[in-house]
Amino acid sequence: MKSKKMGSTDNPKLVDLARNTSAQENQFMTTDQGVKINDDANSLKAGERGSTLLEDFILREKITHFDHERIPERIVHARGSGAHGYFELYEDLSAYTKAGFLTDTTRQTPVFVRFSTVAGSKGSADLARDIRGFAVKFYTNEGIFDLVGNNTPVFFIQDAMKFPDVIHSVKPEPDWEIPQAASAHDTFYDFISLATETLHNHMWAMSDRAIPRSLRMMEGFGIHTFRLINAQGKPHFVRFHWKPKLGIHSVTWEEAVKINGADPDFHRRDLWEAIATGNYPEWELGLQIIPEEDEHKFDFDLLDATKLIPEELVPVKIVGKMTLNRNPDNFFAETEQVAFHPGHIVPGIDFTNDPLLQGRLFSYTDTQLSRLGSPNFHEIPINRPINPVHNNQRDAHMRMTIDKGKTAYFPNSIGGGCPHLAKMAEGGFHTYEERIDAKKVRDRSKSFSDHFSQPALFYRSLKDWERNHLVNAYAFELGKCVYDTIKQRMLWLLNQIDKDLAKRVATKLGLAIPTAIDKPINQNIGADADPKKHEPGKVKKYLEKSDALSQEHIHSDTIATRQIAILAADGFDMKSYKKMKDYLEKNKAVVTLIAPHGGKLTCNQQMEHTVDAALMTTESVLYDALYIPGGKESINALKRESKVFKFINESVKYCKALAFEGEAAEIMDMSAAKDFKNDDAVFINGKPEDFARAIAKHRNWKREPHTVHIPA
Ligand code: HDE
Repeated sequence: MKSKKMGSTDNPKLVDLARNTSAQENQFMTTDQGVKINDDANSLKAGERGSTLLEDFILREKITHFDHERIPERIVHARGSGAHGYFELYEDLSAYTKAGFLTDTTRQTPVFVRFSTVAGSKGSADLARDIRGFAVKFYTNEGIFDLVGNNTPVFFIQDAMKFPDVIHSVKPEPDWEIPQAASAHDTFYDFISLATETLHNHMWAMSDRAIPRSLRMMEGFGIHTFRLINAQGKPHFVRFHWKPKLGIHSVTWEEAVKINGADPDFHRRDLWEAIATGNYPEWELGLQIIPEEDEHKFDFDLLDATKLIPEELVPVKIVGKMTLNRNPDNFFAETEQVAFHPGHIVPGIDFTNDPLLQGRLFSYTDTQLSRLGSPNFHEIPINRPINPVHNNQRDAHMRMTIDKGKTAYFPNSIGGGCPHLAKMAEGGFHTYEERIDAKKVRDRSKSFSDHFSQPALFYRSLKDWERNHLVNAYAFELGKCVYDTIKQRMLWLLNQIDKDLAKRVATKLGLAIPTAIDKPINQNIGADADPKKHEPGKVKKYLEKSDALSQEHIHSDTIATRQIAILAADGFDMKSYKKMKDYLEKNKAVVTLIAPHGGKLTCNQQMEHTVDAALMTTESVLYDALYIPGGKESINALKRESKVFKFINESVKYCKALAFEGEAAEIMDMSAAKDFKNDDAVFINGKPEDFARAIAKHRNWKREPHTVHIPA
């Protein structure tokens, strides 16, 4: 394996993008036609106070361009954040695939990743309760491979035919365009309570997975079963996983709501700053590989995108690592114009008949035509492969390539038969020859009809604190619905999944669980299909629980990039402050000195310290932990600030690590922290390393049941 890490100068995709970058330093301002401009503030007029002249080509050009600056936002996944990086392979996988980036361990393959929320508009807030998109574009030597996944291992629906329905139901309601970036409304629950295949992914959406602490702290999944094909043409089924090196962590819903107000760009900023400061996010690529002959050995169908394959049944083989080490130069040119497509595959990878995947293969090119405006979207710098492109596709809007020669057809003799075809041995793509012997039907396989077993498995597999959050999420979302019939239908369904879950949600809603419902609940079948055939079956318990489904299953002991708030005022104790700050920063945490005022603070050793944030400009929910150094004068000043108590009380309530030094104990006694002196993550005159250990654990969820009385 290459030991040198791919950086900006040797990343072939970044070198390729550099052909189109433009820097302004020391340059004259010109029109788009290259004419130097000498007044960019005043339009051309008939006299100083006269009307503007149509002749003013500088004004016309500037305004015209401005008028057309917007392109349609993505119909789903409109809000996103992108980054460049590279993928490296740990071991040669040629037993399974001939894809170069999965067989050549000396290669580093450039990638561009775009993370996104699904439902909200481009300008919506980052901490919406939502599934996150996790789309990776690999610029391989053999062409582009896009792994267009999500941060949950399953999807809402089984067949592409239902995609417009599920999306229409979650998007703002069409009459009043409310609510923005939120699933907590009637149309969504109306739909999902009638289409029970949604229940599994929905349960993930109600879990903490849907409110991640950071895009860097979530898993990614390709969801569908794909095929790997080796050089001998032998296929294996595969599911793709991304495992974050920083562990999987979330905020609480109450925090999410506050973060959306305090910093709607919380995730975007976090990703950008981590990369800008050299704390490169990393994920390991994992594969669940299934021999073809095992296709039917599971209690669910591998082609069903609403089912995961428990890691206990098929372990995830870790095969490589992705590192994101460069921020984009221009959001629009890169993050907005990037066009992913699950149909972008390379030799060695192939599709399966998953009916959701099959529909996606149509949708993504189609959507780029309206979003990017032309079939030439592959020529946009961020989308073009790093290997050469030659074919007989020609013309259309905004064609950039100047194709030489007389021929644009194949076969030809005038052009010497070029571009010529590649044999399989030369890397020509060859579709896996799957044997098909079937009737053409508009139907769904009965093997897709188990809608309850996996949501039940998911619920059983969560830790207590995760279940509490999930119950609260259901109660919140259903509590926002207006129609009782919808809430009751949902309760009835939850009761099919898990009695405890349904009971707890029903209590919070103040409703009884119905013993029967008056509507058919599985309307996703065709009119002529036999409803009996598609009725969701009862919960099957093929696995008691799967530890991999809990967020606790990937740990990290680092505090790198964790945001630590230090509250202090003039006269703070320099010695303890410095000791803590140095330790945290040595371990790559980000320390923010917060004070009642901006500018400078003078410590008890009469030294000046720059204040990073004045109390009024920031909020505790933006930090992972809180430290208050001693110093009599400082503590007395902090006692007069109500926001200081908001910081402490929220940190206690949201189970964060807190450390108090010297006189800061007095403040602690005036706050909600006073009842938590024996808490594992609360320290009085503690050692920095113990504080750091507690921060690395993310939260002390054991505290949570004891914080209900805190009005934060
Ligand atoms: Fe997408 N999806 N999707 N989707 N999807 C889009 O393509 C679609 C599905 C996913 O950062 C759109 O370029 C259909 C599953 C991500 O640019 C659109 C179906 C999964 C992104 C589209 C699905 C995804 C998209 C909108 C059901 C996880 C953002 C803009 C058959 C495996 C990519 C665009 C980015 C984007 C259609 C289902 C993930 C309209 C029809 C399942 C991460 O083409």
